[in-house]
Amino acid sequence: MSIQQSELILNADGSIYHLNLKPENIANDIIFVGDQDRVDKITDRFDSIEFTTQKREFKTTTGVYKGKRMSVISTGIGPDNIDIVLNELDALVNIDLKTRKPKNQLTALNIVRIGTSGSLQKDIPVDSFLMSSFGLDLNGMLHSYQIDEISNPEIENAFIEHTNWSTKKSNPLLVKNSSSLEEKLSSDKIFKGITATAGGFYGPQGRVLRLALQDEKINSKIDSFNFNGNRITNLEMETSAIYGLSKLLGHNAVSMNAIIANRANGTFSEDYKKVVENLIEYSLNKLAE
Ligand code: R1P
Repeated sequence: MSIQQSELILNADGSIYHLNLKPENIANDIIFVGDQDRVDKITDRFDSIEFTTQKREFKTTTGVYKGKRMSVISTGIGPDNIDIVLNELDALVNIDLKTRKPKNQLTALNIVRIGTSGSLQKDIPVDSFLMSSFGLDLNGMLHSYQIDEISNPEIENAFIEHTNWSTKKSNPLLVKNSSSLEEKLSSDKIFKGITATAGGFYGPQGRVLRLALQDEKINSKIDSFNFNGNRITNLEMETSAIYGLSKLLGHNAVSMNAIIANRANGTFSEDYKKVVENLIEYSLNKLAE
């Protein structure tokens, strides 16, 4: 059965609805950034550019860096946007857009998120790099899918117990990164740990401005969690959604975080743009090797 027009929406030129892309516009190696202005910061380093487009916050540029074809896509902020980006990218490679049927031969994309994040641990300072070994989903977007096969109940249950996680909130879900991309982007320069992914920037990450939190101790509970040496190192808003949908769809994903804030000691990077630039350079070169 072919997928109906209302479910897989294409623009008049045949490109996919939100990303504005056709299958030939994207490379197999893809870098995600949040901010659309960060796309050029990466592709300015490319040897050549073959394509660029933008619709809303989704800007894509494809080109070649040190002989490797890559696409850079801005996802905007949050797991809801990741649902759009991952499903539409997967459709571009794994659904025949003419017949509207899934292909028999599936393609696995390599996806590297280069983003910013706040550390929850005193010993992971601002201006450091951190690779997410796991994404801990605290926002619930993935619960719309069949997730049993990617879940890690033992550690999820330990987290629920440790934090006395409210049953009114979605169940936390822990998803692993891609081992092959972890190996490719690792070095002694980077920290590793569990990245918690929240569905908002303020309350969902334990920040208080004028509203009281459902659990005012949530951040200290998160940062004191330890499961056989695995601790939650940082908080941001996309990693678990990228890891979960990539695993379910058969793609490889790793999330690289420039630590620009330290929530444990209240510090913020004096030059966060510099640490992001450095992480871009590091990740691009590792990916091109
Ligand atoms: C919030 O300011 C945004 O910054 C972080 C969060 O995940 C969220 O998207 O990442 P990026 O800098 O990659 O967007």
